[in-house]
Amino acid sequence: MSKQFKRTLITSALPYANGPVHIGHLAGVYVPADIYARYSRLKGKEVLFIGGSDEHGIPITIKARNEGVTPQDIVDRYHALIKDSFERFGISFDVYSRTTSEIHKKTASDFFKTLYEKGEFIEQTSEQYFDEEAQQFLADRYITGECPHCHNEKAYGDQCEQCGTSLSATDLINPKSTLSGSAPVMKATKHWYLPLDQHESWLRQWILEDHKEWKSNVYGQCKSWLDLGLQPRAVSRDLDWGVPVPVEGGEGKVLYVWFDAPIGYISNTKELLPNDWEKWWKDEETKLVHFIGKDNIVFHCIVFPAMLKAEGSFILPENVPANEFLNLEGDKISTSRNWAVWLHEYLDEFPGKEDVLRYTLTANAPETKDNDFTWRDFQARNNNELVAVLGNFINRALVLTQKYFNNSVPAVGELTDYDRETIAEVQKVKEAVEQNLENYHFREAQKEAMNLARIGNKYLADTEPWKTAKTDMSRTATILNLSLQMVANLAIVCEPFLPFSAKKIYSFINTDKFDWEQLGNFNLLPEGHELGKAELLFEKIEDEVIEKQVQKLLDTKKANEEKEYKAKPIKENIVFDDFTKLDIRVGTVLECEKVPKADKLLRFLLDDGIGKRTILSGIAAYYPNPEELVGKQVCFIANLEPRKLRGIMSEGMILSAENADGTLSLIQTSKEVKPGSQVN
Ligand code: B3M
Ligand code: ZN
Repeated sequence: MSKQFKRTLITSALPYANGPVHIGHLAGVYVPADIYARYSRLKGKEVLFIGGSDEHGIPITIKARNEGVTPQDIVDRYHALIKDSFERFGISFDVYSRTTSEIHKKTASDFFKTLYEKGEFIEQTSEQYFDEEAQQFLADRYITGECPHCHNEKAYGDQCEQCGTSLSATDLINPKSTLSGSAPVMKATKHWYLPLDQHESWLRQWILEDHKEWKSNVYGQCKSWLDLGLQPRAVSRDLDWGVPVPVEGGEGKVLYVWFDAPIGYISNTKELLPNDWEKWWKDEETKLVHFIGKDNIVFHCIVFPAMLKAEGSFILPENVPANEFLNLEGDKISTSRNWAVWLHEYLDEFPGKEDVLRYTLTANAPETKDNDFTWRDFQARNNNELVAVLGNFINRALVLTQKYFNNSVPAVGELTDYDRETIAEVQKVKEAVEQNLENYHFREAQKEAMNLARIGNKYLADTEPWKTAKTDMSRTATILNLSLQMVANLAIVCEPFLPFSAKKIYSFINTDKFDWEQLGNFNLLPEGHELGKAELLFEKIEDEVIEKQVQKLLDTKKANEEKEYKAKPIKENIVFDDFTKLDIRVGTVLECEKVPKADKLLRFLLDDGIGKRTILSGIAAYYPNPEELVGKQVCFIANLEPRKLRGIMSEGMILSAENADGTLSLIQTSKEVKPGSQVN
């Protein structure tokens, strides 16, 4: 039996205010958090749902430098954009604030001071790179140099982007400061550390023993951190963007972004409820749940709890249902490569379709493993599920009522066994959805909710009220009454997942909102109740719309490939004799066609000046109309040992160039020459 709480405090990771929000953030964090918040409110619980922007950290300062503006300019811009798009998307935060607010700076600063005064930190001095010209210590990201592994000269102090190795600045050969271009020097600097090693034993007990019910991806990550042994973690940085370190010796230093950011949850609660915030954070009867992505697990399950425990007066999270990552069309979402579907763009391009995206993201939520978003799947979910199942059922129930009963709820007569079975089926939905939501299984929960619409559709198809209307109006009345009760039930069950649609359904049936506890009730709409005006709940998404989005991504991919293309390194030198061994010739194409059952191969018949020769070449994908090559001249290696491919003897090799994107292009001479001419 799990613990009963008085109130629920829901937090969702504070997105960095250095870029807009994309579907990966939504699927991993904000949509599930919002479903949970809406559901908990509907259940009549006392709920707070906290959001906000994370406005500190190095990437923000780098972006500001690159654009020649201040970090404050950057965060002002993105905080406004993110806040606005969340609002438009129906993420129902009770507060959405920011970590540059005065109340946050004070809260974070006081938190640090308390820990400092309690002796919860250790102080350590270490040597770090310092830029003498800029008079600044340098974060690893601010240093470039030669990668010790692949000798890329533009590796960053934290990572070489060419070979992917993660580095620390002291690994770089010939390091340079990106601030001044000068070579940095080593200089001693003091920092405050949270001695996580001293927290290890209670953390082990609290997570590994007391929270075995946490999702396996979360539990597993925590276990491997704990098994590796925890180390002290620096909670201050030499930087001028952040919350100043408020103790002696802290001049020129700020709190590490991961120290201040989670305190943002507390500051934002305070901002909303200045006199009443403590019960949310300091009362054991509050259930605290953090919604985050998998890269934030260690901070929310280990570091932040250690901070809270060290402070002494705060509760710890009851659960941290972190998700894995969502990919886009098979590739990792990446802000710097613009490989994403941005929320603000979606909202502009798909007005009124907020719920379609919410639905698709939940249906594909990366709950236990990474998952993929594709535009085709988005279209199919809309057309085959939202339109064909949910929208269709509701529309049929309403239109038939309009037609036969003048748009008011008809009387229910005697029930058949089948009616009773259907009602029983519907009544199972409540528990199934609840069970799944309580356990953070959002995709299953949504499936169960949709199941109600499936039951409704099947009921109409089986009972055929348009047929009974010809012979038995009272039977028709019963069927439609039950169908309308199911529509009302759908309004309730859809609300956490599809809030925009739930609102529309309520207007169709012309009622105020029902409580969650009413789910399963078949007396929601009394006989004679006037219905509202029915419209289509969802509309079909056409191929053109999807193709446009796919094209947008293909364009991005192409632009990235061009930007990132680097010619391969030159091979080892050879002597002239090696070259003369190759007999390269020009031939004229006599025939060219696809090799049956080999999608990659083209069969060329060439006039090689001496006779005819057959060569197979793996370029079919790049020449969809091979007959157009007839009459053209190509270059080929004439003295390559012949070999059999697919039962055909291939006598040589046709030369082609491989482009940046891997596509192949045949080599041709710039003037026509006699077949058999040698290439020297
Ligand atoms: N700003 C990191 C992220 O978006 C982050 C979360 C803070 S939660 C306190 O991955
Ligand atoms: Zn490298």
